[in-house]
Amino acid sequence: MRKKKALIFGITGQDGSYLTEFLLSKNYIVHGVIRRSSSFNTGRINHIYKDPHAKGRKMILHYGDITDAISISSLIKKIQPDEIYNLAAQSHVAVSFEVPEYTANADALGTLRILEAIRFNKLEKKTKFYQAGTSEMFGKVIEIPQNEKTPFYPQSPYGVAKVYAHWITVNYREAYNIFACNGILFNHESYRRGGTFVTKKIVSGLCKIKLGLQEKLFLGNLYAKRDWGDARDFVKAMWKMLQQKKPSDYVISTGKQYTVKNFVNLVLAELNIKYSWKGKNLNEKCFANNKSIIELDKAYHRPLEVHSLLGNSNKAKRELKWKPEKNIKKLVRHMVSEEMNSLVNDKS
Ligand code: NAP
Ligand code: G4F
Repeated sequence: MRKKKALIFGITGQDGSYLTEFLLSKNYIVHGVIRRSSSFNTGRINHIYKDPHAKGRKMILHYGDITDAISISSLIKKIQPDEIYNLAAQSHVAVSFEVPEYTANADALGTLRILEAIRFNKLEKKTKFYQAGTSEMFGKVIEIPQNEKTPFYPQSPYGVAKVYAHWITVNYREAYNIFACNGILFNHESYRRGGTFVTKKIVSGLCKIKLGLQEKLFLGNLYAKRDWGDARDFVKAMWKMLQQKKPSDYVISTGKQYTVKNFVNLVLAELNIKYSWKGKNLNEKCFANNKSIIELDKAYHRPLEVHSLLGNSNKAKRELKWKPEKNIKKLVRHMVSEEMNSLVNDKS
């Protein structure tokens, strides 16, 4: 039987790496687009990489960029993929306030470029498309919990760019009959999460503090609430969307909500650190062994905050038969144990 071919934009990211592992386990040939970088950016997929001269490679990497329409179109023409996953994005909300134009170019127009390339190469009937949408599109939430029908009200250049990407995906589905799906994914984390996202920053900082490698951790808003899931569960939902009879859009979430401070407390407990919180507002601090180990820094506040996200993924449960397998405690355990292993190995 012919193996299916997937093309992943954003293969070097957290989700790209887990999705690659998952698709390889389903017997796909996975093509991935990487950006040229002055230092290696393939750390999350090195364990899968095989030299181009090796026989029977199942993951094939290509240089490209979602801000470069010709490179996208040439790749799609050459590969003729059965499925395209667009995970490529400037994905950091706070950074999107610093680089709003680039964020729009990559996150909004990048999606349009891929859809246009499918159309231009006359692959509307062959190639299915997945767009990595986000709960950040709900922003200043209009209802709780949020589902596929909740109106969007984004609060950052990132959220606004992703709303464009969402609607252009719907537009190409309706105008050109492309099998195109939006996943509206709530926050999902793992040991492979980028170091400047709050969960990874907390886990990495507190593990270093536990090992005496760092004294303090500085954070921003402790009271933002998020619906945090496990990236390894969430990538399965992406694939399931493209296996349905009809394309549609799906919220993917756990339906449980925690504050940033709750997440910190879970990590402290996992590390067996005895702690107490003292002070208010920007002077709130976390103490362990009579030393302050967490303090707040206004620099980590955003011009606009998304205060509370909570998803309802009943549609995914019903139609995709998807539900999260791991809860937040398992997620924290995975992140802490992998981080500790890596720090201890680095030390020795
Ligand atoms: P991530 O770790 O930041 O990965 C982003 C990927 O996009 C990386 O491979 C990155 O390449 C690539 N990329 C960035 N700009 C690019 C460009 N101009 N051309 C080509 N590739 C580019 O993000 P993630 O957490 O895996 O998330 C995957 C997708 O889901 C993103 O679109 C994100 O916005 C969306 N999303 C994430 C979450 C979440 O909680 N993780 C929730 C909802 C939606 P480099 O490695 O070279 O930087
Ligand atoms: O970890 P975060 O940076 O993730 P955020 O902004 O929720 O965005 C992530 O999830 C989205 C899905 O909803 C994705 F679309 C997006 O690509 C990304 O993956 O921040 C989470 C919360 C925020 O409220 C932030 O203000 O944590 C708060 N926070 C508090 N201190 C901090 C910090 N965030 C960061 N990054 N760093 C801090 O020191």
